[in-house]
Amino acid sequence: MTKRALITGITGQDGSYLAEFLLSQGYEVFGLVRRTSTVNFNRIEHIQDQITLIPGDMLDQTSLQLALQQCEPQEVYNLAAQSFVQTSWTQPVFTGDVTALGVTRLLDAIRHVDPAIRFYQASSSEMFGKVREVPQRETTPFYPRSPYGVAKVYGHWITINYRESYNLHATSGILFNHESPRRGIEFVTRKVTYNVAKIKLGMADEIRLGNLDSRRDWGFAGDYVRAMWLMLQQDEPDDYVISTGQTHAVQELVEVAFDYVGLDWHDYVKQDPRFMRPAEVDLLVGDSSKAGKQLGWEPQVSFEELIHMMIDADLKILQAGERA
Ligand code: NAP
Ligand code: G4F
Repeated sequence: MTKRALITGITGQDGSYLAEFLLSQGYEVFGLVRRTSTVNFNRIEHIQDQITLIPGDMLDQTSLQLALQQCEPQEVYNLAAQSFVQTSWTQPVFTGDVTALGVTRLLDAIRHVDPAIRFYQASSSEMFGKVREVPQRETTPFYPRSPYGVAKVYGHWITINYRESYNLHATSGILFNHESPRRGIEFVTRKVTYNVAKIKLGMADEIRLGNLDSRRDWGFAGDYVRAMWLMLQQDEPDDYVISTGQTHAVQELVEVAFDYVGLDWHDYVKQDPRFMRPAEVDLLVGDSSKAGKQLGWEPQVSFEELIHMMIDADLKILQAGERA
């Protein structure tokens, strides 16, 4: 029997890779999309004829219930969120409504429509914030440093609460930063690769960045969506850290990117207080040995390969005069 999956956030970076992956596994794929005045399906337009889009919004309980009734999924992947950390300080209430309470709305809709549905929650390494332990693992206490991180802690615990209260197959994947050529242009990796490509092509002459000292555990989004699927194939729901185990400073990201195109970053990078955060997460590095043992999951793409892949893609986009 063909399995059906519903993905919230299908128009985002991870949603688009997950949809491709589930199609390759033979799934019938449904995606929840919110109404916008301008269509933003550029990440999924290449697979649009193979998936079914359902209108709905994480802010609207009825629409979530209707979506579940329409597609009758066996699996739901909740990737929808206001996911940009910096914006969460200027839109903290909205971030909480979508990224935290949205999880409860969806879990409650599942409970009422079909409690046998398996649920994946997109939790985040941002929950570790001011880290209590290095490396961070499933048992490391949380200390979020942004309204986004706080909202994700809520989403994580409500997932566990619905698992324990209603016996739902509800799983939380604590994913460390993952990037790709489809990463939003506002996130630091893509901001760097896109602007390095522009500089290389003579279309820009500087990049303005914030904190160069913070460290992240960056992996490839294509590897990480496979882990989401593996989690929902387990007999029992659980929580898993997904990471590479390697950490790099933003400055190293800048160095790798400029080195790749044969330029010296000192000539182009300017620090700009507008991109500094009210509270920073200084160091993230994950221990995903539980996922290695129980899911058989390992990352396939190294940090350098990832940055090179993103620059190559951005050079192509710019040379073709396409949208970022
Ligand atoms: P993304 O590119 O920002 O995608 C977010 C998605 O959520 C978009 O499809 C967006 O739709 C949708 N969305 C936002 N508000 C919505 C609402 N009110 N109703 C319905 N849909 C809504 O994020 P991503 O990088 O793919 O990340 C996917 C998930 O993983 C997010 O929950 C993120 O917080 C979490 N996460 C990401 C990372 C990472 O490094 N990428 C790490 C850990 C956790 P529009 O296209 O209409 O805006
Ligand atoms: O790329 P970022 O904006 O990602 P951040 O804040 O780590 O969050 C991402 O990863 C989380 C997982 O840990 C996800 F949950 C979340 O949804 C998102 O996908 O910033 C990375 C680092 C930060 O320390 C930031 O201060 O880069 C630093 N940075 C320095 N200059 C900058 C810039 N970040 C951005 N976005 N823009 C800059 O100009």
